[in-house]
Amino acid sequence: MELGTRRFRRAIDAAAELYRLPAWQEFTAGAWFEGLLLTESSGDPTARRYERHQDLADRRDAATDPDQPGVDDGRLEDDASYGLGQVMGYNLRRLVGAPPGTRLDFTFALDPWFGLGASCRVLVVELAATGGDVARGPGSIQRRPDWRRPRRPGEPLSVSLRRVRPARGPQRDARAGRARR
Ligand SMILES: [Ca+2]
Ligand SMILES: [Ca+2]
Repeated sequence: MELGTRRFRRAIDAAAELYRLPAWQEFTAGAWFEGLLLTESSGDPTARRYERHQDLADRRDAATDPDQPGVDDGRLEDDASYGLGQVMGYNLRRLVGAPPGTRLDFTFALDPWFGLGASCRVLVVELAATGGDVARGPGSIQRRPDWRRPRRPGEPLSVSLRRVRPARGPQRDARAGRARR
């Protein structure tokens, strides 16, 4: 069976390199990033998920929520996640620099390039908060405890991660010799 992310693989690797995501365990940055995207969207760039439990009138961020509480407002919903990496609407609003409470049509986040970039921007912030510890960073990895320990030889992958390239591959070597911007 072909993974849903397969046609984006080169773009995924490029995004991981561009945003300097770290390698983790036996996974290259591109490999675990692809696994994360598979978990989030199955590789469907138009994936969208409404988070009803966050779209509430009495939530802390309710004052900056421009849509109707308790109602799925479709592409205008800020309490829905969008795209390959399922970035939340209120995070997308911040990423594009729109002031809190701005009503946006989030269709732009269903573009695969945009989705990859937005996912990386969120990951970079999450990883900075954990000192680069991937296991304690992205929520979708935290929700999958089987990702948080080294995999035993021959153990099946619960997420259909691709076979990883050797740890001493060009991606890691290139990064090691380069100063951080
Ligand atoms: Ca709503
Ligand atoms: Ca909302």
